[in-house]
Amino acid sequence: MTKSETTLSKLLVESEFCQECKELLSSLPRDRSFYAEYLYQYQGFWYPPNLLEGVLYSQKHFQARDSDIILVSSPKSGTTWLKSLVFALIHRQEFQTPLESHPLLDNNPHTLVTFIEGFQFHTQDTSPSIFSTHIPLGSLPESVKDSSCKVVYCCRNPKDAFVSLWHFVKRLTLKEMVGCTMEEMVSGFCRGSSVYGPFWDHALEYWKESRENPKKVMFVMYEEMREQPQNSVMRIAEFLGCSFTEDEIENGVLEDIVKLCSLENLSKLEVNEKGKLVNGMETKAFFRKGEIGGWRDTLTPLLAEEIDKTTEQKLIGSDFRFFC
Ligand code: PAP
Repeated sequence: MTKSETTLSKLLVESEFCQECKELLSSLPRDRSFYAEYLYQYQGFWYPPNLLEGVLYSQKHFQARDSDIILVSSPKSGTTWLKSLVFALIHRQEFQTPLESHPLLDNNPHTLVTFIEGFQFHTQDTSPSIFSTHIPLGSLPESVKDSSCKVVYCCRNPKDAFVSLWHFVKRLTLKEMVGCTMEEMVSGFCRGSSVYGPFWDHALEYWKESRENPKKVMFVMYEEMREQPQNSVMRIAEFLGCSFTEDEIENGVLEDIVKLCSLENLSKLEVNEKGKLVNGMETKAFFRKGEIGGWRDTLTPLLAEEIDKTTEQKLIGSDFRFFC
């Protein structure tokens, strides 16, 4: 077993739990999974044990401030990209164009934006602080709901998000994955038993909230960002209260941020090609093709249909539509 396998297995399966967490785990419904030996259902969503521990810890201890920005997504829906874009746009006065020296050139976006479930959130003292999470709406720490912090949710179409997760998990060569076929993984995804699943409920809850509370939650689509990145970044900046000025746009500030954060640019940087996160994950695993409709290379028509049918059922009664 390689070092990264050991670290990941340790991270995903054997992490030390607090007593409270152990007791809770033993009382929760569980399901076999492709990601860790078991996923556990907590407040309607499914987690591997270590991430559930992070959710519980954040529910107890995370204190959002009014100025904070929380980036939310289901796994593989554009997290890395959103982190880099929001970091670059919030810090655009400090790191001006031309962007020859910028933290994003030497740091993976995941190390610049704190992951709420990662137990590290007390260390930030700058304002506004940018955090990220995959926690579903109903399980967010109370302070996120009670404060005036802003939430940006990034959504991706379920087939591309699934395929991205499939490649990610395969690339990390988790020993727990051995023997898991794609059919089994699609079946788990469709019955909701997937990391932070059900995928559809996750998106629908945030979408509804963004409709009811548009000053608090902004809903963006990965595909729209792909098609019109400048437009999306302008809208995000406006939502966060730091709109681009005409001068900035004329001087290419917006354009430079989009270029800096592009998949093409970030994926070629040494830190993203050869780096590792503190948990041992290789940074290159976060960058692949970034295609819209790339699922066609990986999913058989039958498996695609299985996901489509679930999507159809989940959207009954809603006017929300995924990009496809
Ligand atoms: P995470 O939830 O584990 O952080 P996340 O960043 O949401 O992962 O998803 C990774 C996907 O975003 C990959 O998609 P793919 O597998 O279909 O290729 C990855 O290629 C894509 N991605 C990463 N960085 C960028 C970027 N800068 N621009 C566009 N897409 C990106």
